[in-house]
Amino acid sequence: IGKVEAYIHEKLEKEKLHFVLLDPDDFADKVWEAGEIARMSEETGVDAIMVGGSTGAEGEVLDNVVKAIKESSNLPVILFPGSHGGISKYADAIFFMSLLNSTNPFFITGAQALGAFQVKRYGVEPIPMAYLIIEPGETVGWIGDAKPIPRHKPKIAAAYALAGQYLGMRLVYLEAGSGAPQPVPPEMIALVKKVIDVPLIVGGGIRSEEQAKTAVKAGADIIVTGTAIEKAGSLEEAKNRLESIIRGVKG
Ligand code: 1GP
Repeated sequence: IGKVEAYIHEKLEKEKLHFVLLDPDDFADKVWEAGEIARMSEETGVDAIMVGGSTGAEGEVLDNVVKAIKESSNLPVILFPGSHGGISKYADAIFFMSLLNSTNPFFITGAQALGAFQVKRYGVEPIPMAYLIIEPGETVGWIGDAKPIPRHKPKIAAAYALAGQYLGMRLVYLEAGSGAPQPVPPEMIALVKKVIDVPLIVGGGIRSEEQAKTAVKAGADIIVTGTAIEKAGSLEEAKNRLESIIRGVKG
């Protein structure tokens, strides 16, 4: 395995992790702010920065946001692509993900084939990941042609997660969708965690210390927050929110 994946595994031996997700489209006219958030995140105890989004997260804007983050922090930058357009040569790693419950083969293997040579050429570390959309799924569910897993059907999520592991994926991500009104239910997190052996990432709709704590208690290894930090209003407020979410994650 590569450097970033080894870093994740080493850290997980000691504690649960928190990743901040930045959507390049939200920083198109203020790339420097992505750098500021990354610097503050590193100081506050975040473990990695993810970069990606469903719309407008490609090309020059993506490159510039990744570069700004790399210039302001030493945290690993992991791409979280919406398609093969979400690849930047300036990133350290990429979640090489398959939206397993999409109804459209493009999001399961098509975009991956279109992006594979570029990942190799750039030397960005691919980390194979099973990506599952849970209700409501928000923008990524709609764009990704997902058949979102019902919130009260944890077994479906567990079956897909285990299938992902058996297909060779080394991470499982349960996604309620960015800005979801409720995070992934703890019962679903618990059942998925019970059946898989690879680390479990949970994101979408996590805004508070309590919600982060609940997800970790249920079995999440890595918590992702985007909206709560991005839309904080000020860097100071973002830091406050991050501190409390990290308390929820690390205890
Ligand atoms: C979205 O899971 C991430 O892909 C984060 O979601 O923006 O709701 O924190 P939020």
